[in-house]
Amino acid sequence: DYRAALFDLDGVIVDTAVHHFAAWRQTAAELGFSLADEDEELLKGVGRMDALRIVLGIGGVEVSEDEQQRLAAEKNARYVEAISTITPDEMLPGAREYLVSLRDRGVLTALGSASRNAPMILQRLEITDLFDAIIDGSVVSEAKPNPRVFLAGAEALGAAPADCVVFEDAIAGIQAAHAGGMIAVGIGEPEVLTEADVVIPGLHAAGSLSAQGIEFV
Ligand code: B16
Ligand code: MG
Repeated sequence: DYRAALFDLDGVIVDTAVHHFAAWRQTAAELGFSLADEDEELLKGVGRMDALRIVLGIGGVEVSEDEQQRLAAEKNARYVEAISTITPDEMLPGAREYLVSLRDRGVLTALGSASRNAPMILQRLEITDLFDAIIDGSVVSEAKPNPRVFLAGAEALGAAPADCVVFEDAIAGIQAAHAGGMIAVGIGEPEVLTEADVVIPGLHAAGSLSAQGIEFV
């Protein structure tokens, strides 16, 4: 049985991916190309500068280091503006309820997000206190699929990787969980998250996990 749950933020607890992608689309437009709908998946869970490099790669555009910093800062300003008004109502279905139920049962919880904006988003959603540890993109610089963000979460909770379950919507995040020796529950579609140990459509369906062999103490 598992004793700790590590959660990705974007795509698991709140749907901020749409805002990330809209902001990147504007970056591409500025550079004279456009992003296809399928490109969104490539950018999920990936840190800001890595995401920018992916966007530039798609457009076949090369820019200086200074220009990369400027483009990333500009994208972030657009993103922060877009999420500055999110409210607790915008949490994904079942997310708050599942976090509360885990904590009621004594399961440890941590956030493991690549986003530097994660603490601000948790505050706006009023769920900061539902996490025993918060690891975000400013704490850990190695981006998923590097396992660092989840290993740091486990460490902060005092849990071994084998005691942790990771909830992730991104391919890179599922790879990060596995690289850290953790089981990965995919949030989304089984056709996309083929490497996940189990896939559920959202945390509203987490009740089905025990029937699939994932049980918390
Ligand atoms: P920021 P997660 C990730 O959040 C997003 O999925 C990814 O699209 C984004 O590039 C990354 O955070 C960095 O975000 O620019 O706000 O620091 O899924 O790991 O919670
Ligand atoms: Mg995510």
